[in-house]
Amino acid sequence: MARPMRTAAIIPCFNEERAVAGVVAELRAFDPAIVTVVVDDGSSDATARVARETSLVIRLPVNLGIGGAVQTGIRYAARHDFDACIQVDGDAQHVAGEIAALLKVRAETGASLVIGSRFIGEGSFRSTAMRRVGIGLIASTLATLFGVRVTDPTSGFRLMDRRAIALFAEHYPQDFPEPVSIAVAVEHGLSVAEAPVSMRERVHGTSSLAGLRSAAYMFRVIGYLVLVRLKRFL
Ligand SMILES: Nc1nc2c(ncn2[C@@H]2O[C@H](COP(=O)(O)OP(=O)(O)OP(=O)(O)O)[C@@H](O)[C@H]2O)c(=O)[nH]1
Ligand SMILES: [Mg+2]
Repeated sequence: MARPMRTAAIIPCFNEERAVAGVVAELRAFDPAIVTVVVDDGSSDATARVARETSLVIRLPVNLGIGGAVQTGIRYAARHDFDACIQVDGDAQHVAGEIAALLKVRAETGASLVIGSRFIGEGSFRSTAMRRVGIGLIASTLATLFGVRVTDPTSGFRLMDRRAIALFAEHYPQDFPEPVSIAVAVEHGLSVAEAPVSMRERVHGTSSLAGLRSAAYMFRVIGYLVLVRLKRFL
């Protein structure tokens, strides 16, 4: 008999002491068999202590940023032979029950990377106008340079299969990891698909991308994607 699929939920956290317990509990409620891996990215608050009460915790000694935090979790999943990884933000913006939508698209398309998109389907919270324009331009850049069509390239709610886990354990961008990892996946022949999800507004803590910083972020991501594309010719 085939063994059941083993899934790890990778939860990058930077100062999420007020949200992380709820995120873990919600994931467990969705699937009691899921292994939650909280990656505490050098938080200065009680994130690790709170998370340890209900979850496996990997505590990074310094703040690596979201790319390093997620890759640490992916390496854990690779080393422990998980079949799939779900990346979920530690700020409770993602809805654990919607992992079902990611799994459905994975089953239908066989894609190695399934991105939860708030821009397809019936989502309620769609972020600010400035961010939406930025996200649209990043999506156009990915389509033009890499031929991949996605609507929500900065989404941090994603499913990775074994192939994606193996690739990202070795090659995961540290700068702008969500959009750039889509390009990395395509460059390595992996297929990418999207599933409709909703996203809650952040309740606790502070956003890393407010106001004008989101415009600067967009230009930097696009520049970075051009560099990734040019590497083909180096
Ligand atoms: N800001 C930040 N977040 C990190 C870092 N390392 C891990 N994270 C986690 O990465 C996740 C995503 O970060 P957010 O700041 O929420 O980014 P976002 O969801 O794109 O932005 P918002 O919509 O404003 O919440 C959260 O769970 C953070 O706790 C880091 O160095 N800085
Ligand atoms: Mg967030």
